[in-house]
Amino acid sequence: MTDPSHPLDLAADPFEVARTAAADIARLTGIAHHDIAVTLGSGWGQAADLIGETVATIPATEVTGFSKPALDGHVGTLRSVATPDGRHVLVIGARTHYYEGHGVRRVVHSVRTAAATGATTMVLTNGAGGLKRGWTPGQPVLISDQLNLTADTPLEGATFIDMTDLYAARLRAIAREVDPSLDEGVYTQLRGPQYETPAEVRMVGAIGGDIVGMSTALEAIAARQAGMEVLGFSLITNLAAGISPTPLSHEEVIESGRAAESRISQLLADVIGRL
Ligand code: 8IG
Repeated sequence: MTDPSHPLDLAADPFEVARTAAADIARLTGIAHHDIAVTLGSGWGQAADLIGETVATIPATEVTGFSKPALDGHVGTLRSVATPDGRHVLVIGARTHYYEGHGVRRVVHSVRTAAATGATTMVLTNGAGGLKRGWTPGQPVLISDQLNLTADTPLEGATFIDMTDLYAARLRAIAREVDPSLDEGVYTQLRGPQYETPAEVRMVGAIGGDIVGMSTALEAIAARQAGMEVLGFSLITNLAAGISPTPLSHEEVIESGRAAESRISQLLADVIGRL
């Protein structure tokens, strides 16, 4: 499934490709520098309008290295949004998932591009399955740490990066000031695209995972490599397989995301306003 015409499949340095993409964004938005980047996963899509004034919206396909979205629920646009206090937020609505099979360089290209635009804070959001007792679909939770079960990494070569405090305690404290009821949990990325079996969910629980998803862990590693501070939110759209008495359906996931969307988007915008 690799595409030989794609810049990230070439021998090119992926950081050089990200710098080219950042230059595209600067040219197309007229904003030379962004301060914060946020990736909007399923259920979080309304946040862009609440963060501030949209300066420019650009199709991701006009930016070097970005792919077309695989799912209808994922809007393939990049937006530059100005906050009331004058900061510039790059809103990424174009996520490439690992299961699409284009390789991990493309998965983390948006994060590396965000860093190349100048962003020093990376906010990663997703829709995910929940394991913790008491969690209910539609509930947003903070990501406290992660298990990367993809057996892959965006790091190449002898790149030994510290992963302590990956999801910055400082940023999580700010989020809890905005909403003291926010619980937190350990995000576990699996390759997907199939959801877990009940046995896999029991395994995740046994090794310390609270949330199961298919996106964020590889992105967080790349953000840390780029020197950004990371904040992560999961919208629990469904109870993980075997926790819930009913089978998972993509429709259920989309529907509970939709039901929670305006509330959690406001939460996200409020948190970004305080970062
Ligand atoms: I939305 O239950 C969503 N994404 N792996 N498991 C995994 N990813 C998910 C799930 C889930 N729900």
